[in-house]
Amino acid sequence: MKIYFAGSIRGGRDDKQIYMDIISHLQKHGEVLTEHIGSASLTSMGEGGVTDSYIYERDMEWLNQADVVVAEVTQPSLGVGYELGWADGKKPIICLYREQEGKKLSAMLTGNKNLTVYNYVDLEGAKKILDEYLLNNPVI
Ligand code: 6K6
Repeated sequence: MKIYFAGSIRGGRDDKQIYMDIISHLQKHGEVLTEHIGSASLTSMGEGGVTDSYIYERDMEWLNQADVVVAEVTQPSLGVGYELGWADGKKPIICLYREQEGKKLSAMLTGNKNLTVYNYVDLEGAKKILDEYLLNNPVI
């Protein structure tokens, strides 16, 4: 199973550790095409040496190849929103969201029946959600 994990980069890197932990767990289920999303060295300014066009073309190719899209959507990100919009209706999508005081997830996600948005509290909760979804909804 090829998994496209989406998480904020230029939208902010506050959640990079949880991305890394979720990616490690997803690797028990299949190949995570975007394992760099959890990298501690990937800052919101990106890395040198690779153009934005290269990133876009490469990521869209991976998204096209993916059997399932898993997005951590707590930190708002234009790129993640774009990826979800593109994948909508084409790929199974699981969104993971940590509820936060005074904030609400976009209605464009919570109101979309094609997406499954799961609220979670901690890593253990996220792992349980992913295990249940991926075991009960075999995607390949
Ligand atoms: C440069 C060289 C290597 O990595 C970089 C940095 N940029 C990105 N690398 C990989 N994926 C990216 C990069 N920028 C955006 N994306 C894609 O958009 C990822 O798949 C993320 O899910 C999403 C993040 O979007 P922003 O808007 O938060 O950056």
